[in-house]
Amino acid sequence: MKRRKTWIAVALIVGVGLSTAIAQTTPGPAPAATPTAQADAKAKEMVVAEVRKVDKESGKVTLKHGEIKSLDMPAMTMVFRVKDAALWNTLTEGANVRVVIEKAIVGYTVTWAEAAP
Ligand SMILES: [Cu+2]
Repeated sequence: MKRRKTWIAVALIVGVGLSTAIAQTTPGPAPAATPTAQADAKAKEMVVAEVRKVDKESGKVTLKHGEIKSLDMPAMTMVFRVKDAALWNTLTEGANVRVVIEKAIVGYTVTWAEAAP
């Protein structure tokens, strides 16, 4: 009897595993259109900043930024990594910008930048 219960348990586990695998491979509804970087950025906190220094070679920018509530960071001047080389078009020395800053494994990264209105 004990042996039989064990087999039922094994059968149940295999059954659950199979149905999970099937659920994962069954095509669901088509994914929504890939959001543009801009739409993506709008869902995140935009921070006003002034570009103090640009170091394209090391991929870093010094920003004097306003408070970043989502990162619990007060206004200050600090160095950020820049995610994408295209951002250098906006991150020019002296420019007033609005940026999205995200926490990286080490430090913080500017993932979006646009000219401040
Ligand atoms: Cu800061």
